Amino acid sequence: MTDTTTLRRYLTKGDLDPNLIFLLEDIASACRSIANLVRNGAFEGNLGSANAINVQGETQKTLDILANDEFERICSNSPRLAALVSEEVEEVTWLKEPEEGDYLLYFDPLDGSSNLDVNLSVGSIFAIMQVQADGDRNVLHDGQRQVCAGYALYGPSTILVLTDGSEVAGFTCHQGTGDFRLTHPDMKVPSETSEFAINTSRHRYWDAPVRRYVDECVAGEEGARQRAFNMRWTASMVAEIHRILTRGGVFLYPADSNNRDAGGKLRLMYEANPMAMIIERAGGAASTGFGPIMDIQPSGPHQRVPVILGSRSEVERLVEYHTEADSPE
Ligand code: P6P
Repeated sequence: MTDTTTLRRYLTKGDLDPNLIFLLEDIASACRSIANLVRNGAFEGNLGSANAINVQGETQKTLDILANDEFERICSNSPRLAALVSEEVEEVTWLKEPEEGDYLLYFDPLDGSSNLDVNLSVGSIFAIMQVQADGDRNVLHDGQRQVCAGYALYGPSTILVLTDGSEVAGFTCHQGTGDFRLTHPDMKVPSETSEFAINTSRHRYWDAPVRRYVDECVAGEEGARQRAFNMRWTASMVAEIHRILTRGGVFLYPADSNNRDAGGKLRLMYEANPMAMIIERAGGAASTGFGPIMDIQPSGPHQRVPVILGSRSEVERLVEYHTEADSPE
C-alpha cells in the first residue's frame, strides 16, 4: 500500500519553522527538476563535459553546471535563505543581508557525475545551517549546527532522504504526479554488516589502520574476522550511503598517506557533514578515523576530510585501529 503522506504533509505535521519547510520544498523541487535533466540528458546533449574546471580542480560536466543553476534558480526565492555554498562555485553566494536565524544552504548539486555517461546512479546532497547573528557572514560552522541534511538519489526511482535531526525519512517521487511521497519512514542503519565500500585502487595510499581493516575483511573466514565480507564501490557517494542506510555497510574515503594535509577527496560542508548527520541520526557512526566528522571546525567552504561512516560497530572498529596505530609503543 503506497503511503499517501506527501513531503508537505510530513514536514507540516511537526513544529518546523515554515520558512524551513518552504526551503525544503524548494530543494525537493530542484531535485525533481534535476532528475528530469539527468533522465533527458542524452536528448539535450548534456551528458558530456563542459570543458571547464571547477574550484575542486575537477572537469565539470554540463549537468554539474545545470544542476547547480537549478538549485540557485529554485531555492534563491526561499524567504529566509541568506546564502548558498555550492561545490561548483568557489565563492559564497549571498542572496540577502544576513539576519539571525536565516538559513544557509550547502550543496553538491550533482554528486558522482562521472557516472552520467555510463547511466549509473548520481545524486544531489544538501545541508542547512543558520546565520548566528545579524550581519554575520561566517558560513564555516561545524556539522553539529546542521538543522537539516539530505540527499536525492537519481536511480531507478528518484528518492529524497532527509533528516531534521529527529528521524531519517525517505520520499519517492511518484512518476505520475511528481509528488514526493513517504516510502521509507524512520530509516535505520543496521549496526552489524559484512559489506564495505572503498576504492581499492588506492590501496598504496592507505594508512596502516585502513589496510588492517580491509585486509581482515578480504581474509574472510580464515582471517581475524572469521567471516566473509562483500565489497561494493559505485563511485557515487549518494548511492553508497543509500545502500548503507538500507542494508548496512561501511563507506571509506581515507586521506592519502602521501598527502594527508589534502584531507582526502570528499568535501566537509556539502558531502561529509550532511551524510554524517543522516547516518548518525539513523543510528550509525561517522568519523575521520580520529574523531566525529561533525565536530570538525571548518577552515574553508571547500575543505576536504577523510570519511569513514556507516554501521556503528564497523566504524568503531576502524576508530579503534586508528587509535592503536596512533598510540606510542
Ligand atoms: P573515486 C564522486 O566524484 C565522489 O565525490 C563521490 O560521490 C564518490 O564516492 C567518490 O567521489 C568517488 O571517488 O576516486 O572512486 O572516483
